[in-house]
Amino acid sequence: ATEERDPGAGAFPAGFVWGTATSAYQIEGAVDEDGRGPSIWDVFSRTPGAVAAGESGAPACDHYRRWPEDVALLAGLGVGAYRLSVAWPRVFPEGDGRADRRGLDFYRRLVDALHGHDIVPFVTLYHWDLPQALEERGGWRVRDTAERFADYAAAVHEALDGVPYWITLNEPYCSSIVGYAEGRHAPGAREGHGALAAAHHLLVGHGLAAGRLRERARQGEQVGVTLNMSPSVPAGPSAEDAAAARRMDLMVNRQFTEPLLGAAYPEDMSEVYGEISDFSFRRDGDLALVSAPLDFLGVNYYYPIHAAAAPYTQPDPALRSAFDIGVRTVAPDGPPTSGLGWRIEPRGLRDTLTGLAARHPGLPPVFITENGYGDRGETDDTGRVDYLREHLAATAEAIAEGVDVRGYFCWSLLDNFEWARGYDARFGLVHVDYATQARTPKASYHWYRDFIGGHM
Ligand code: GBH
Repeated sequence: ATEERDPGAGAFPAGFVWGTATSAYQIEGAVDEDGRGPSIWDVFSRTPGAVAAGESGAPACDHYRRWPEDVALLAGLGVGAYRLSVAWPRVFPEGDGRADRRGLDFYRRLVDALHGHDIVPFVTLYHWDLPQALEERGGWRVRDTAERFADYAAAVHEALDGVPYWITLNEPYCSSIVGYAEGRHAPGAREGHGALAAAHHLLVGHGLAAGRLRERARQGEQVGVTLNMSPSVPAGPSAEDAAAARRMDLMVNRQFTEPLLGAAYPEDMSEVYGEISDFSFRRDGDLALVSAPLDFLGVNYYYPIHAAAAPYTQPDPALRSAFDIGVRTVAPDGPPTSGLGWRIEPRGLRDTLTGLAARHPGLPPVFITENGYGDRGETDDTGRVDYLREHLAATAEAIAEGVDVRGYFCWSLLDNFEWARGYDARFGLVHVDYATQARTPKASYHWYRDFIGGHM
């Protein structure tokens, strides 16, 4: 029933932030420009079979050169905020050592241009583009990477004035489990212990970076982290499916929310992963660091997961990837799917928000830092308009139920490099013709502009 309602003007509190989001590797291109070093995605993209059609972020949207046009598109959209990410390998081509001013200057110009249109920058420090030099020293498997991340965060903070919102990490689940256990994202590893170490060191990196940002924070600056949240629903009525859904919920959601918001790892962590890892990478004091209060939590929501029990694909736990937890995801009958086959269940967004507030009484204010719809690129994108309208209605419901949601960022401003799916999957409000780099606002761009205009 919520699906048909357009949330009314009173549904969002005064000052609610309307925005859209991108990330560096997905839009910038110019991978060899101004001294940028290679990231794990440059290297992973060259691995045969890693990315659809052998694509990479090398061309992307050429945003590194065309950013003035993209800022004009943001201004035309009427957003009050823009979430962008900084490419670590532009700032530290080798991961550490000497910062390259040219990389920092690019983001300085961009932030200044946003201010020129009264658009508030939300800056993500890590959206998956680890410098390859650090991967060669162990990547997120080793604690040193967390420390280098904190140094990088401090360097960016020093260089960029006028950024009121800092997001340390985007989706540590993807960086650790999808990258180091499932192997579908860079660096393409399929590990057990290493992937769980990566998940832990990402959280430690968040804690160290957040500490450095706070120590130097200018008046009113806010520090948060973005998690991808997918409610995990049992596929069938059996106790086995219920247990599988709970394991999936641990892997995707709780191993990140509980240390960050509750200062403890979930109780069932050892039961689910115990044979895979001895957790020897944990140190005293880590949880205190990780759970330092957040000024806000970023939530990315796309769809819920329907989980069924399944046999392990690798019976020997010593050889098992951390992704191999006896769960298979299934497509339920009923809910419609997006142009990419992703299930459309707006209620999952409301449940995510109300569930977070119920489980974590001290929950900080929440920003929905990503939500969006993927298809093959039609500019008369009614599917995207419906998706956005329904998810905004679900957001309004969570707000009505008392969840402190402060803003919403549509993913994404532009069609862009959709990771392992290459350029075929498109999430933009603006169509990009990669042959000419022509930008064409889609129906959803005009719809979102009007929606924002009616909810200021
Ligand atoms: C977000 O991840 C990312 O932050 C953003 O960069 C990305 O562009 C956006 O989603 C859209 O995907 O390939 O169909 O098997 C969200 C978490 C994890 C969701 C990987 C998609 C792969 C589904 N994503 N998952 S599929």
